[in-house]
Amino acid sequence: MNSSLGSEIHSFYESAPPLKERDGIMEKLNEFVQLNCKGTRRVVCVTSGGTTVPLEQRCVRYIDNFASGHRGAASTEGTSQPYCRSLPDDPLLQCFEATDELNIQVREPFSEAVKRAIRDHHAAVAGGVLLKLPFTTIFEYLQILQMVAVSLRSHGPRAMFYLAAAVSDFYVPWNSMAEHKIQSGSGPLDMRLVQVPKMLSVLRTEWAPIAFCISFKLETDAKILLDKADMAQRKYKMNAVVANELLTRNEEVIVVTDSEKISVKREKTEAGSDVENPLVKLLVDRHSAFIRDSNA
Ligand code: 9Z3
Repeated sequence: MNSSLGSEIHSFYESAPPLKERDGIMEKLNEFVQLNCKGTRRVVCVTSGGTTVPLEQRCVRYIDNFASGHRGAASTEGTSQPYCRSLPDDPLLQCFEATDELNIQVREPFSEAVKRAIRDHHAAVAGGVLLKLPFTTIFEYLQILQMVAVSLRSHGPRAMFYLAAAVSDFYVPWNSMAEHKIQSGSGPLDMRLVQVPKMLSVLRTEWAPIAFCISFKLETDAKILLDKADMAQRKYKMNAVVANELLTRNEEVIVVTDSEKISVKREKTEAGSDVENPLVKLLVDRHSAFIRDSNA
C-alpha cells in the first residue's frame, strides 16, 4: 500500500462517526467466528446492497445508489433479506390475509414460498450459520467490513469475501460536513466530495491477506467493462472479479480471473431462474481448488 493511500485511509477512519452498537456487533461477530471458524468449515462474508453518503451530520439528505441487495442476498440464498427471494415486494400486505377478526392465513400462491423462507431462515439463524450485520452509510459499511475481515483473518484461505455491495466512490468527510440541515435559501449548493479510499487494497494486504477474495465491477458502458474488471483483478490481486453491466446484471456476468474470462448466464433453478446460482457454484469450486492449493 502506498503512503498516500495509507493517509487517505487513516483520515477516513479518523473522521468517521463512531459506529453505533460497535460492542454489540463485535460480540455477535466473535460468537459467529467461534462457532463457525473451525476445522475445515468455510465461511463467506457477503456484502450486499448499497452505501449512502450523508450530506449533513444530523442527516436529512444523503446520496444513494441503485443497488437493491438482490445479488448478495440471492447468492446467500435470499434477496433483499436472505430467504425472502420468492416473496413479493410487500410481503405483509400481499402474502397474508385475515380470515376473520382473529385469524390470519398465508394467501395462495405464496403459501409454499413463505413457509420455505420462514423454515430456511429459522434453520440458518438457529444453527448460527447466518449472521446479518446491517449498514446504511459508507462509514458504517467500511467500519463493519474491517471488523469482519480482521475477525476472519485467522481462518486463512477458508474465508471468502464476496463483495457485491455497490460502495460509494465519493463521500463528504464527517469533519467538513454541515451539522444541521443545509438551508435551501442560500442558492446553488457547492459541496466537495472526497474519494473513498480503495479499501480492496487494504483488505488484500492487511485485513485478510490470504482469504479468497471476489470483488464486483459494475459499468454502464459495455466497452470498458472487461478492461476495468481486468485492471481491478490485477491491481488488487483478486481471485476473481465479477464484471456486470447495469442493464443486464441479472442475465449475465463475466468472471474475470488472472487467466480466464468466463461468461455465466441466468439458469433455471428450483427457486426460479437466476444468475447467482451458477455463479456461486463456479466460485465455490474455485474456492475449493484455492484451499487445496494453499495446502490448508
Ligand atoms: C455489483 O456490481 C453488483 O453485482 C450489483 C448488484 C450492485 C450490480 P443489486 O444489488 O445489484 O442486485 O441490485 N456490485 C459492485 C459494484 C461496485 O461498486 N464495484 C466497485 C466498482 O465498480 C468496486 S468495489 O468500482
